[in-house]
Amino acid sequence: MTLQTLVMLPTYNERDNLQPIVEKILGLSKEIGVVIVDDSSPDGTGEIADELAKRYGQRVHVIHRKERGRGTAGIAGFQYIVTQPVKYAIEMDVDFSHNPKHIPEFLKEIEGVDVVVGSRFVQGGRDIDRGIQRRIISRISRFIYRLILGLPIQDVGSGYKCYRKEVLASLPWERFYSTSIGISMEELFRIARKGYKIKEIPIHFVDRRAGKSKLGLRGYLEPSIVGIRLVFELGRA
Ligand SMILES: Nc1nc2c(ncn2[C@@H]2O[C@H](COP(=O)(O)OP(=O)(O)OP(=O)(O)O)[C@@H](O)[C@H]2O)c(=O)[nH]1
Ligand SMILES: [Mg+2]
Repeated sequence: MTLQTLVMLPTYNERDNLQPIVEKILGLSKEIGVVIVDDSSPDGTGEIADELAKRYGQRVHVIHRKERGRGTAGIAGFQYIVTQPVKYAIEMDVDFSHNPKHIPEFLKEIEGVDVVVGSRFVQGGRDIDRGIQRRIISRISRFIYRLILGLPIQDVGSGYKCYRKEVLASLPWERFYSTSIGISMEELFRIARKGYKIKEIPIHFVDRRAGKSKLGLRGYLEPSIVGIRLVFELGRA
């Protein structure tokens, strides 16, 4: 059976999560494979990725990078996927905050649209409680993207999405400002501006299963900073 979908998995120190999540994803369908993008994790996640590639052959691809950054890792993964003979790309976190059980729902919904966003904030969705600092920062970035930039999406910061490959192939990656998690919002903004059809489906976001968060305050502030830069693009064609 040929691969239809590649799931992009960004990893930094995810030793305990990587193999279980990859096996869950591969177990869903023979038409699904993964692309692991590891930024030289000191905990050996990259070696685990190589072992998985050896075991699963064409269904597990690995990109090793010297650079660090959730945003640039995503760009590297997507640029690789557009060269592959598949129809769809999915991105998700590897720490089990995103449940792989939603993947078949994404693949069903993508048939009628260009992008499907896994949303914590539509009816039926759920998020975890976060500290006051993170809540304020995410309110500010939602305000910038939804109300100033006009993005018609409830969960602008979702890192669980499914795309038709052509959508990713059409984005101007070299112009992106984000190197960290701002990528999620910047991507959606640029996709919406091109007139692609986007649909949100509810997901339940849960706490990471093992390991530690990689994103410090600077990472969480990035979407707002990038958002302000994008305001200056609004007037351009
Ligand atoms: N390649 C790569 N992946 C990263 C980097 N930073 C984070 N990731 C991955 O991106 C995903 C999301 O990062 P998390 O650390 O879980 O961020 P978070 O969900 O906001 O934080 P937690 O709530 O603690 O899980 C995970 O799969 C990480 O391993 C990075 O610099 N490079
Ligand atoms: Mg996480």
